[in-house]
Amino acid sequence: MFERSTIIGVLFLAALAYEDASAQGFVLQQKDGVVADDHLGRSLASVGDVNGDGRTDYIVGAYNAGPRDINGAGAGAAFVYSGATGAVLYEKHGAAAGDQFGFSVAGAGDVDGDGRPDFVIGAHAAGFGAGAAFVYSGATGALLYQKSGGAPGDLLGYSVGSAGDVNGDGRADFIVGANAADPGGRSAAGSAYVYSGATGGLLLRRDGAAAGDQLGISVAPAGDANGDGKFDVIVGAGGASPGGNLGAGSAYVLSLTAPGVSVPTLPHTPSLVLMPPAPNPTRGLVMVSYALPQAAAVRVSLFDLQGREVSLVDEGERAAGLHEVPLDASRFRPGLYFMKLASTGGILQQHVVIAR
Ligand SMILES: [Ca+2]
Ligand SMILES: [Ca+2]
Ligand SMILES: [Ca+2]
Ligand SMILES: [Ca+2]
Repeated sequence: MFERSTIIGVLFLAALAYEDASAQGFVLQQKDGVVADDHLGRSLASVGDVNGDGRTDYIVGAYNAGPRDINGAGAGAAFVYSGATGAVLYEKHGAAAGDQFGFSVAGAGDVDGDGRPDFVIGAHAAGFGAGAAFVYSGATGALLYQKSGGAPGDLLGYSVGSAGDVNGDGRADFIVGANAADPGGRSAAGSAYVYSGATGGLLLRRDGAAAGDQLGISVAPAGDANGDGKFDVIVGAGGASPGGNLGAGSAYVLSLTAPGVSVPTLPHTPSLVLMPPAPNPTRGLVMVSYALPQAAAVRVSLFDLQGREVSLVDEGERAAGLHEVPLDASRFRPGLYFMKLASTGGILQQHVVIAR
């Protein structure tokens, strides 16, 4: 009996000791700012496995990096560390004093399609507060994209994030908040921008509805909220006053495509793809969708049954990924036609019926 209770007591103490230690977590790595007011750790994020060693890596911002501010006081810096060893993989710096580069940081997903995740860093105070955001390759550290605020005081880059793949082209897109922007003259209504990872082009812009909304003060990926196969984003408007409640704040889940509208989606494809034109048959507008495995010259045209090219739909150098081009078919005689895509990798064809 005595022996048994002793064993139970020892187990109980052991459990307590275990609980004490685990409640505090176990420090795998620690990074410290090096002087007063570095603010290292104000922002941080997982960036995925940027160096391909099988371990997840992470980024930490220090928007006032002290002696590491090689471009002036308060230029700011951000450090990407190896999850496995803690070694600095990349060290990025603000371009000018006071930029506060690294105030926001995030993993960006694989925006350039090289199989390695990339990362994004905000510098909302750059350019007299116009702000800027920078996307870097996780594989090489090279700058992939730079976005700047439209006007001083916009604070673009106050928040940054991955958007997931909002347009279904197989590349991760990214989102940037400019919570002090004045869209339509509404002071600090704020704006949020989603950019294509494949091209850097603007995919979506959302503006705050009223002055002071500060839409874009926070941004994040929302996964696929409505199940249409494309990723959505979530955007905060911390200063919004819904229902007249001053500063109650709002958050919005945004989709690039209208809810309930079915859009052809293509997985990332290693080969040339020409989707069947939709709708088919058509009386008027028809959407022509094709995907390129890499940037290439393309020529998309409509041929009649006699083999005559009746319309040039799209021509030129196009980026990798999905492209959608509308064609007004109402001006063609009813009948059977062929849509032809010619590019590196071959010639593809789909039929389309024009009806009245
Ligand atoms: Ca790694
Ligand atoms: Ca990448
Ligand atoms: Ca995309
Ligand atoms: Ca969705």
